[in-house]
Amino acid sequence: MTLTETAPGASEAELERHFEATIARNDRIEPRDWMPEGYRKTLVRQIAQHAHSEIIGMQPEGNWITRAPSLRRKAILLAKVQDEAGHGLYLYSAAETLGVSRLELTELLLAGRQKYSSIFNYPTLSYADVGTIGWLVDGAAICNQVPLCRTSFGPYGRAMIRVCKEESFHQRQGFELLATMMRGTDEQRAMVQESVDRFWWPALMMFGPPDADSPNTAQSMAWGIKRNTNDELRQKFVDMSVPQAEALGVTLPDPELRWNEERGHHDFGQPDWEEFMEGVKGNGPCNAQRMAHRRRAHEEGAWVRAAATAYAAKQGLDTPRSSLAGHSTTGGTER
Ligand code: BYC
Repeated sequence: MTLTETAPGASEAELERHFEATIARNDRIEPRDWMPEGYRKTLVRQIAQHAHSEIIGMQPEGNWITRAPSLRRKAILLAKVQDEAGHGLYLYSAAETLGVSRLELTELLLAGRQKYSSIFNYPTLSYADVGTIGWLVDGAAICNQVPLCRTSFGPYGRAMIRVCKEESFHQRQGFELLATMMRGTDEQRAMVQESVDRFWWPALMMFGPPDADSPNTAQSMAWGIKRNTNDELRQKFVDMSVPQAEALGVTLPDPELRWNEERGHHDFGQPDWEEFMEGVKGNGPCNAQRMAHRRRAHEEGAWVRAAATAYAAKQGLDTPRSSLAGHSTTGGTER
């Protein structure tokens, strides 16, 4: 039972105390509970950005579905890209419990008022990139998202549990693809190394700016929305990736990367934070292409939304709060 249910006449101060106590006990806040406006806004911002990332993230890999080197690889890639659509939908549903619809959030993205992950502004230039995205990008996503299973907002944490299970499969398929290529020809090994060289630094950027330059981390940690800082998770990812790179036989492109016995962690160099900021501002290598494709898919899906709304009205059902967005997986123009 929540305080709003048990004590409808509770004062704002009582509600706030109840909220703070719930956070302090590491219990979950649920949609019908009272919450500070800043908490709600932060969640909408983060969950929407996360949902948009999953949907935009279908594009770089979708670019290779028609050119997968075998039926097996095509089936695996199709399933993975389809999983990303599912992740986007769980996340939009979690955001809807906070009183915003999927359509509103999509429109904010298209108007440039919400973001998606910087990683998807980089092109996928070879099939090795499918493996590298699975290994490094999904690996980084797992590092970031496993702690989010314990986030303080119930619907977000519960969505993350299923997302993380699927991301683990994605990461392993990427590693397996790269391991297969590394057992192949010199040319295939070179393709893998070239791909890892391009994706290593952008993968480190996925965790967000350094803690000292992260305006949201402190408050999000205090509210239990984030459970680790950006730098803590980046470190965990580097420590996890080094032995995996050794097992694969690839070199990570960082001359400063070395084990630090005293810290019990790897030291590593800093990504180009200016390049990161440019991407976040919309000036990365593929930003315009990603947004143009997303806009086209949304416009081409208008008839589906209209049909679904008309069908719901005919059945006497509530009009769905979220309109169906047209999510196409095709059409990247990297190559
Ligand atoms: N890219 O104060 P900070 C996936 C923004 S999908 C773009 O540290 P926060 C996958 C940040 O929004 C992976 N923008 O922010 C899918 C903020 O700007 P605003 C997506 C970034 O929120 C398909 C400003 O910079 N995962 O795995 O405390 C295929 C300052 O940052 C980025 C998630 O979304 C970035 N990388 O922390 C394969 C995970 N980093 O909003 C794989 C959930 C920062 O104030 N999100 N910004 O205008 C999070 O955990 C956190 O939002 C972040 C950032 C760690 C990303």
